[in-house]
Amino acid sequence: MSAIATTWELRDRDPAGQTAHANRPHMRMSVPNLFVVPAYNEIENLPRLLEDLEARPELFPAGSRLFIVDDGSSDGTAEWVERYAGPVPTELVSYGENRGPGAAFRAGFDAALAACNDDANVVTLEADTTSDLNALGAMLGEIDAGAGLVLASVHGGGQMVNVSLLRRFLSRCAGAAVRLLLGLDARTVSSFFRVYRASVLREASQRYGDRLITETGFACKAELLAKIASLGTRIEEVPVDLDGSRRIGESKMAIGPTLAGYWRLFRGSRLDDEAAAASKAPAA
Ligand SMILES: Nc1nc2c(ncn2[C@@H]2O[C@H](COP(=O)(O)OP(=O)(O)O)[C@@H](O)[C@H]2O)c(=O)[nH]1
Ligand SMILES: [Mg+2]
Repeated sequence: MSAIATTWELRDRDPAGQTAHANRPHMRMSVPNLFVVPAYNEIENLPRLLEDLEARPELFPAGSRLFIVDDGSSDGTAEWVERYAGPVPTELVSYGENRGPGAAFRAGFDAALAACNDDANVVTLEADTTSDLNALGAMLGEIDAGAGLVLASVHGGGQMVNVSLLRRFLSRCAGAAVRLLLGLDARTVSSFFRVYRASVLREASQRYGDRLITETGFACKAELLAKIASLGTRIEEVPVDLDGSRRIGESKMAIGPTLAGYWRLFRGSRLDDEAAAASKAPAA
């Protein structure tokens, strides 16, 4: 039994010792996983991320790859990725100047989708090792069971530990606001840690084109979630803990610009609603 399967069974037990998801199918080991990891000045964390991935060869069936999207890092992140010569099939996606996580996801998804067919999984992770890889078995299992997008959910059964009260509060507020204002039924909307069925990302790219991710900052994850939900995709959440103490260095998330990004998102959706209502209103 793989380390992932063992951990999965442990995580699936509720406090009373009952197996919560006994009927959930195990993940298909032959489907390629395309990892997309935005990285901005992560030289201190990337070596541990690669070690963590190297310890899980079962995550890399044939055709799998890791795309690290450097975004104008000044600490040698891109050079470190280029020098990496370990067993994980790794590619650097780089475009020089800092454009933010939204642009990084766009570039990473383009690279990943060009390298896989519709059955593959596209897995997004943080570069700072705070995405708990032990949860991937359960997340990939949900894709196998029919989900198009699986969110690692710190507010839907998981928890944030060693994370400041302010950040935990803001993360909960983002979830509540997205539920209320965008009408999405998701507990955790801001986590980088997700699994997308490649066909869903492709459909979303075809539907929205360049408008799929317009937010350059951290609100891009809520924007992408809303757009994928609009396709009628089945979205599932898996409880996952996030331990902030695994990261070396500071968070790159600037609170002001992130709040402004959410504001643009909510305002844009209201304007969309108004435009839709106006187009349905009978002519005077
Ligand atoms: N490509 C790219 N990645 C970024 C940028 N800002 C943050 N990241 C990455 O996005 C992930 C989340 O950022 P992090 O600082 O850990 O934010 P937090 O987890 O919300 O505190 C990490 O992997 C960062 O390296 C950026 O401007 N460009
Ligand atoms: Mg982080």
